[in-house]
Amino acid sequence: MEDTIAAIGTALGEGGIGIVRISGPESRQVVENLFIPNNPENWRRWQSHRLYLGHFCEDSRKQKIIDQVLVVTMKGPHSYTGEDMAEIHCHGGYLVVRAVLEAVLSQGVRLAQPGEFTRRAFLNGKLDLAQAEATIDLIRSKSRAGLTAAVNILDGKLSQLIERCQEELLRMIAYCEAAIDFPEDEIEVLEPEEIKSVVNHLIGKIEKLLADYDKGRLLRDGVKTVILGKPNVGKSSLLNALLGRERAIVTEIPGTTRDLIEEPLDLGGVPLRLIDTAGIRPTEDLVEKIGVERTKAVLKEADLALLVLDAATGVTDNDRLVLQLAREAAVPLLVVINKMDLEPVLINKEQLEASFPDLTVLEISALSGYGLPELEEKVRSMVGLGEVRFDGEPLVTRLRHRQALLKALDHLQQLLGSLEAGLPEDFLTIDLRGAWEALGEINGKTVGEDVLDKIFAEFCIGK
Ligand SMILES: Nc1nc2c(ncn2[C@@H]2O[C@H](COP(=O)(O)OP(=O)(O)OP(=O)(O)O)[C@@H](O)[C@H]2O)c(=O)[nH]1
Ligand SMILES: [Mg+2]
Repeated sequence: MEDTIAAIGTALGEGGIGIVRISGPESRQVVENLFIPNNPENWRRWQSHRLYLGHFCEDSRKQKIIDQVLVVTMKGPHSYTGEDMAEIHCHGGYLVVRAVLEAVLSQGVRLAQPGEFTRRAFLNGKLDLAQAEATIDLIRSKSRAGLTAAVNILDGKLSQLIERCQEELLRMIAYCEAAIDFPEDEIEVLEPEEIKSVVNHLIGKIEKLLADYDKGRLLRDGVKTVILGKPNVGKSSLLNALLGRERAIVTEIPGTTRDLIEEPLDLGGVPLRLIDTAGIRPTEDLVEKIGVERTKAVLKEADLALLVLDAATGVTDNDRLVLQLAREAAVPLLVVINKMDLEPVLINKEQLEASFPDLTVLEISALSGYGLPELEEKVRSMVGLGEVRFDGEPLVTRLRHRQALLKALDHLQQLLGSLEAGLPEDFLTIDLRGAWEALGEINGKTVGEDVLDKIFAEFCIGK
């Protein structure tokens, strides 16, 4: 029997309400011990999943009241964790919520570990591992599209697909094993051709999931977009303009930005992680040197680089140096000519594209906002998430899932090889089982405690 756990379920800080949640066999008793209902008659005829108004007390003597609260208790298995649960909805002040939690803990309840509610939900079969992971992705999502991807998985779209694949595999395993165990009997057998067609079908499904992984990853983690350029071209101004607020310091002094500045931005549903960098130039200044090194390092992990040029200076040797760095990093590149509001303009899109035919160039002014809508549109289309539509197909967003899918794919391809070579059934079952187990890592059917520990450690306490 599990013990009873409790934690604050809402974010800490001031808010309209704060919620302390409890899960485990003692949930209802704990509330009973600390709660004074406004309507004792109703409370006596208690019903699951019903809110009751009253006061919450420091201890079971019920002399000192902490707050006016709403309580709800939920009878398992019809609860998030599948166990008996309770929630105390109090006012959302930092001290109030803590006091309610402390009162609950004083009743012999243990403080929950990060993700422990969801872990119990998983262990009680309320959701599978992919869905548990999706809950944390949902909480953390930084864009509407990322949110939709997480909700799709939480709804079980990925789980159902994996489940169906596993059922197919089990069916084939059963046939192969029957053929091994009762070779003499007149049992129904699967023809190699039939196995082959089922396996090919499964391979197709897995390959489709894998093909969309990059899209899924970008939606989950955000598109790492580095703003790059020589000093003073307006990188920080561009960051601020895109964010719509003065995040980075802007001055007319070259070398203003010395460190990386990273901010999330929801660009019409596409999550960006915008990174402003120190202007690149040959320098002897130690701090600036470190900044330039950091710019180079972050460029290596970038999904996209915005190379900023200054219309008023034209293309200088320093710009060529930056361009070379970007090319070495082999990161998708978009060139923007900034300060198009200034006179005289020494370079424009046409000239630049004529001398560098491989570059995509846009003209903007971070100061006036000219060209920014076009820039946003271009970024979205370059990222390939321009119109993220969900046709109900799940998007794989986690590296863990991708690795499991690759493993399953490998087994299925081996299996095709064995079929071609006419190898006997026991060879086939090895790979059928291997594929089944690999897929089980996604929904959690075949993962060990250590993997679970790692996954749930990512969660916040109270989820
Ligand atoms: N006229 C005009 N001035 C701009 C524009 N964008 C930036 N500036 C000016 O250019 C100067 C440098 O801008 P920053 O945004 O600090 O440039 P930076 O590239 O971040 O510079 P470092 O951090 O030093 O590398 C400031 O004086 C800005 O006001 C623009 O579109 N038009
Ligand atoms: Mg700057």
